Amino acid sequence: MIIHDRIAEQLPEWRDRVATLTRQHGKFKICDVTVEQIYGGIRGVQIQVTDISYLNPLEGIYLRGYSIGDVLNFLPCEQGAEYPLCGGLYYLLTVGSLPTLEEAREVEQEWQLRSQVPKHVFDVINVMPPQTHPMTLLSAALTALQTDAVFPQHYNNGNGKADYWKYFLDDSLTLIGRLMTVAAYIYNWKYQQRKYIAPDPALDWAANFAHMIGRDSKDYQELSRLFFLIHSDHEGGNVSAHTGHLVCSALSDVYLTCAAAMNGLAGPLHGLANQECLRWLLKVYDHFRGLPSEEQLSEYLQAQLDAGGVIPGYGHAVLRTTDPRFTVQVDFANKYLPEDEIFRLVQMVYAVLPPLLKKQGKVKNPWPNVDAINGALQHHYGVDQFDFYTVLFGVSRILGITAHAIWSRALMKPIERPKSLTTRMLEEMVGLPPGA
Ligand code: CMX
Repeated sequence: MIIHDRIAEQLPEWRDRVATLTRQHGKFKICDVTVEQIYGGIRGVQIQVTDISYLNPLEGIYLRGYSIGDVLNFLPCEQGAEYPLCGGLYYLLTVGSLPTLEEAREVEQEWQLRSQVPKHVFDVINVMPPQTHPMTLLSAALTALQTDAVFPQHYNNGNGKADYWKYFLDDSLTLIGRLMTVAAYIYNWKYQQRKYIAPDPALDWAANFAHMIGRDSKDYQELSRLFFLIHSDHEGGNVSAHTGHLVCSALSDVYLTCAAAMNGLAGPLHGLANQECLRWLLKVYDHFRGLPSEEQLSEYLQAQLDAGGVIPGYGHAVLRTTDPRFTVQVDFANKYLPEDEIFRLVQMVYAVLPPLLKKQGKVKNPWPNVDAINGALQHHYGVDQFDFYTVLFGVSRILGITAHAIWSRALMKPIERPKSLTTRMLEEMVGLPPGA
């Protein structure tokens, strides 16, 4: 398989680079850690290395050195499509360079060959109560898919760790090949009376999701490609990527790694936030029984901030600018749904809210993040079940999580084991008496 060969070609050089850094510069100090950082979610502490992506606070995410705009411009598209193939993105994330159209298609074909989901995975979903959150179903389905993992067999056979990455790649391709059917099954099971639509082998991975949930318009296929491309990775320190990395370091295979990462993504401060954004936008729209004037919106938002409210879709732990993933979705909406009133409300909030947040002076980033518009686009195409949005996010993020996992094994990273201290130890270090 093409990804396998391309990684294998690069590995001697990569392993050499890491060996040189650790052998010759192993004691070089990167940063100090403060008490504030320990209690503040280890924010900003530089404790990881990944070459899959890097988040520049002032410019947004770079995937293998390419900005979101470059990713959309330079990755190959199928004839007649506006947005690139996700197979091409996966080649970029895993191999590190831009693929040709043929190479992108080869990845897509590989996913398709592996796409048959074992029956017991559907059975696991079927026995859950109907009110189960879709992220719980996704997590359970990923764990159920693990029965087909090849890595544990190779590990038990005593195969050398220099080759583990090959089995992680193999498992990743199978997992991703099956992921769309699982995600669509969850959607149909929850919201469309359990109907089943088989994948269409003529469609690419992203467009197939659109097809399997009964949205066959070209426009929604384009939105699916765009959505799954731009949410795929956001460097290594966010909760889902960090969780995935930690679990994978114990040599848990990619299924277990991705299930753990999805459990992190399901938290309301991380991926689940996107379901809140549309809920909030619709609440504002209902409040005004339509679009408000800018003055009305400004007063409404100010009152919400004065009452200590948090406006969904604004702020970010690392970014200090408008998220470029927000901007490219605005571009999509301007082309495909310019008159949609919820999209117009998104634009009004973007015009009105940042100055208010700046004036309030609390939030470090007064600009919109990716979630400020995601839901509005899905809503336009009738995918208005808020609690499903994190599954969409998760499907895309698994492209990044598995790429990290493959390279962690390729570079033979060890099990993670940071050290914890006690409160008393910290008090002693800073010269405080016990319980001062
Ligand atoms: N509206 C109002 N106040 C906000 C705010 C917002 N959107 N975002 C942050 N603040 C407030 C915080 O509540 C905090 O107030 P206190 O000091 O009273 O506790 C203050 O501003 C400082 O927060 P911060 O350091 O700027 O933000 P954090 O790094 O702590 O949190 C985030 C980042 C995203 C959790 C936060 O901005 C937030 O809750 N935003 C809304 C939810 C959201 O859009 N989440 C999506 C995140 C996207 C992603 O994970 O990729």
